[in-house]
Amino acid sequence: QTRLYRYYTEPKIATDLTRRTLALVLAGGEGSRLKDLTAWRAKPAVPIGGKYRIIDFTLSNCVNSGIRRIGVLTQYKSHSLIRHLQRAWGFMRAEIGEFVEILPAQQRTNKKEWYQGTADALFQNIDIMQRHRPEYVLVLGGDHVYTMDYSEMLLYHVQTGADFTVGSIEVPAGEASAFGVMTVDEDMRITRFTEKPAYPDSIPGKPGTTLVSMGIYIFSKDFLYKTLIADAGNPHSAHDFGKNIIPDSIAEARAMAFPFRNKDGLPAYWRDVGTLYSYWQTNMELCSVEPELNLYNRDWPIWTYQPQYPPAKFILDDEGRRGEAIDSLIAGGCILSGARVKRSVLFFATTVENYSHIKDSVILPKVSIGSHCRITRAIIDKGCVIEDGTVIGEDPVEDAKRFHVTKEGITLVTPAMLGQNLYAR
Ligand code: ADQ
Ligand code: ADP
Repeated sequence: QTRLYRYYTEPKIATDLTRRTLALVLAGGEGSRLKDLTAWRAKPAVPIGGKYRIIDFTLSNCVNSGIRRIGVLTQYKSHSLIRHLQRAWGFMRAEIGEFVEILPAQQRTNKKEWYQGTADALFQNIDIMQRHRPEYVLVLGGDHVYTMDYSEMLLYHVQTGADFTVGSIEVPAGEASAFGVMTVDEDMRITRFTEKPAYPDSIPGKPGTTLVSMGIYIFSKDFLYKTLIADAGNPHSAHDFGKNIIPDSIAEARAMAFPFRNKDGLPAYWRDVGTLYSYWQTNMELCSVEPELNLYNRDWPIWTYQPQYPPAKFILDDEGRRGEAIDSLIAGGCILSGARVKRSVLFFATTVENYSHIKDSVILPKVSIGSHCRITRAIIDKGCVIEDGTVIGEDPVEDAKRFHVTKEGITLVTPAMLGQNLYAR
């Protein structure tokens, strides 16, 4: 309550703080749990929600929060990520001190190594950081779907006199071993931090619920530079925020946990799109009738780049079958001809022919689906050509012979699995 009150009564302070902040988005991880969806692209570049890429949520949060000095650290398979950043985020004006700067691993320090871990990625750019003269450095992951006003976390960081602040959220204890798990005192000061423990503790008095790190941090600059330099000289460190920097600093530093809550004071919508199942589920949530994250909220627009296509078209075919879509997101350039789509996300320029049914599925751009196909609980990668009469999602044993089927029964189909080479056509 106090926090919100102060935020709304001190907008000038919030603006000053965001101006003095540099945001660095970690976008170099491999994302191997997304399987073949990240065979050719970095996880932050994976398309989501019908027209966006995952990183657009983090970058939009920065810009909507008033933080317009942003570096994106890239490494793994970064071609389509960099292309997207240039096309979507090139509008920032350097003349007035705004930028989205791409910071690829480029062996520019004397270490001659790629980014070893998330802290090393920052260390290798320490001179660039210092040159921007920020007071605060906001470190973000590039692979989460959420809307968050970072200026609130900045105010909290300053008002609590923290050396660093970790964004935190409550999750079911059963899911917590995928995250950094925290214990805090009554003032939200972090007393313990364990990266991905096998048996995570519950919050005292809240059995079944665990406080975890969102993998986002605010550092006061001097503390950050000092810590990164010390870590770089430590041969026993994996140079990672979650494994080393955060747990090793809490004893001496003032480390605070910022609770990420919605306007009702409950844990806000936040999804780590780390696995195929969570990727599929997040897409389903975005296209649900009353989504928790509302893409239509004009007060918090999610910015992106999408090639220009004509509006989606729904055709009554020669035999009188209607092309229709219900509870779905259908992007521009799609044509549904006598085909039915339910609870699905279709990215741009996909065509579906008559007698085909698509249900509970995520169809990436430029997919052609023939007639008499049935596709259920599937993720179809960009550019796949699905032949007439194909059935996906009804027989997991049969599907697993050709495709990747998750333990939750979601089928991933890529051009390579279909023996197609998108770039040879
Ligand atoms: P993970 O997401 O598992 O846990 P990690 O794989 O280090 O941690 O990825 C964090 C971010 O950094 C991702 O956006 C990734 O793309 C990027 N990244 C990874 N290695 C990189 C490198 N070498 N160079 C540049 N970028 C890199 C983290 C925290 C947990 C926390 C979860 C929340 O460590 O404590 O709970 O995030 O999702
Ligand atoms: P996105 O689907 O993310 O928009 P692209 O279709 O441009 O990205 O693919 C990302 C990168 O991977 C490009 O550099 C592309 O040339 C490369 N790529 C994708 N699939 C293949 C493939 N089957 N063989 C070789 N390169 C590929």
